[in-house]
Amino acid sequence: MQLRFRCLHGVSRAGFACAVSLAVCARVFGVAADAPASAAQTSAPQSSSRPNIVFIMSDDHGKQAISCYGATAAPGVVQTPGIDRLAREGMRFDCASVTNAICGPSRAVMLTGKHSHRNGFATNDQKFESTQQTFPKLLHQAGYRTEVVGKWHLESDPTGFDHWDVLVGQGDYWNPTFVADGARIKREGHVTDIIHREAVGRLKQLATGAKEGKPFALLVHHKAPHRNWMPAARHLALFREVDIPQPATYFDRYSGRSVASSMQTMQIDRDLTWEYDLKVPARELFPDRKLDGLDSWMQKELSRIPGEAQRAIAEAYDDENRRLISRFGRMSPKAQAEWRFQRYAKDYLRTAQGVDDSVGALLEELDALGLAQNTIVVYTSDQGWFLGEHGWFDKRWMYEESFRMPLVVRWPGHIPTGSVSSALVQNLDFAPTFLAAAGVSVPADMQGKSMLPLLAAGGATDKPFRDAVYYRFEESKGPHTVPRHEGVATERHKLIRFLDIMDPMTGEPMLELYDLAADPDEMRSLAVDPAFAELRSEMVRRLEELRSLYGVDAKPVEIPRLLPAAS
Ligand code: SGN
Ligand code: CA
Repeated sequence: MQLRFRCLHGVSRAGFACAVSLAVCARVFGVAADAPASAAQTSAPQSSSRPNIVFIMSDDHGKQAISCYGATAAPGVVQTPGIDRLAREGMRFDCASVTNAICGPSRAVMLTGKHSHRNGFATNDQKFESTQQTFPKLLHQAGYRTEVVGKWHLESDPTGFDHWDVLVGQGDYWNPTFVADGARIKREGHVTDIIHREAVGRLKQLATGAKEGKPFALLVHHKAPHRNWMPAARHLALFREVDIPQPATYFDRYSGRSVASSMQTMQIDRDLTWEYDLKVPARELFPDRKLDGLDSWMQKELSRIPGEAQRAIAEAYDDENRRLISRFGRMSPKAQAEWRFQRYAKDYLRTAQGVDDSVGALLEELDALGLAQNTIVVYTSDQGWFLGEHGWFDKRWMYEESFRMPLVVRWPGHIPTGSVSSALVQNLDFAPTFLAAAGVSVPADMQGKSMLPLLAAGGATDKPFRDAVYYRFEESKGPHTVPRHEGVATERHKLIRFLDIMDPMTGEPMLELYDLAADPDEMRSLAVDPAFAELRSEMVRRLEELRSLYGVDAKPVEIPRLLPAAS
């Protein structure tokens, strides 16, 4: 039998051994029909020992930037001790994926346990129908105290929370405005540190209730490391003396795939702006050119942030910027692309470092408050991220880097420490998992599955958790012009169907097909290779099967306005 390593390819690239045991792999290999949640999915009994839940999520954090995943972006250089601790004390998922790799829609999936076409929030220009059923509402109904602090990004106000304190829209990195239970509050400082501070404040309050038998679910949702990557002052000098290795696919020109990849506008060498993204004064590079809209915004932004931070930023970038400006005219496009990668990757990693600081400190706070034992702690991101792979920043695609999200879960006494799972879990599964852990029935209309049996078994269950996952991205009219697509991924293969691009040969929507074991970087689509015609038909069949399972073509379901009683 061949050892599964697909979702670990990043780890093995960095020279780490496959962490999945043969026994686990053997079990994962079997075939099982997937089934959405049924009303019977329950677990922990309702008692005073019901666990608390701390659900930490960042925005756009790729596994390549996390050391328990091998930090393949810069092995040995990037260290994330906070998230690593969580993995050491709990379980790391290597093949977790999102159903739609875009911010607001991913959050809606997590809250509802339903695919985007069912929860009604498929693109960021929509508004989440906040009267619908969500896991915080069901937990609240079951006696939990529910709170959310940080990024929300669903357009409508949070509902189902006893307390909410969220950023306005995307939120600013410095001196951001929050809305707390309906009232606007301007706070001074860096957004990651503010969210952390508020989360710790809430934890202290919640600890008292928890000790008196009132369990809580606290959602701590960071803005970082979302674009435009503005690190806290203490991280500005990180990585200054090192080169971040360029991904092998950085200069990909997409010749091995369909036309779809060439349609995007998310290339580091072309689409990042000098001032807003790369922190280089654009006027000095192009004195005669009018400033890009984002660059002008950045100039205003810099004047708005605290004086001390302004000085730290100027000092951090100044020397490097001067050196760039003085030789810019003599640099080849390739040299410019390489320079841009370094600045981009370092700022991204610096910004992500603040999130890891927060995770580590939150774990210490849980220890200090005596809450660690009876609290499920989750760390994840709303999707993965391109850190230069294929030349890209951003997300959206069903390609590995954005499709996979980091996921580590700790629940002392319930999850074997240091376990690793390659199960095909998705962000769809959070809601059923939290409900099951709280002993609350999972409503039959949720499409995800509780991960509890998998967690309890240290990843090694008799039947595979799921044998294929469905994905669908709809926001082709949004930033970065990524065409609409859907797809299916199994343990080893992935089929992507571009809904609006017709294949001139077949007259049907364009397909891409990948063998992730042979081609983990997805550089050569097999969709038009006659040698793989059978595999392609089989994957199309599986895609159709999942579309039917999840009701993709069914008449749009009216989003329930009233919360159905938990059955
Ligand atoms: C949003 C998107 C980013 C995108 C910017 C700018 N994030 O912030 O992916 O780069 O817009 O877009 S999302 O979480 O809301 O999807 S641009 O068109 O101005 O370049
Ligand atoms: Ca995001």
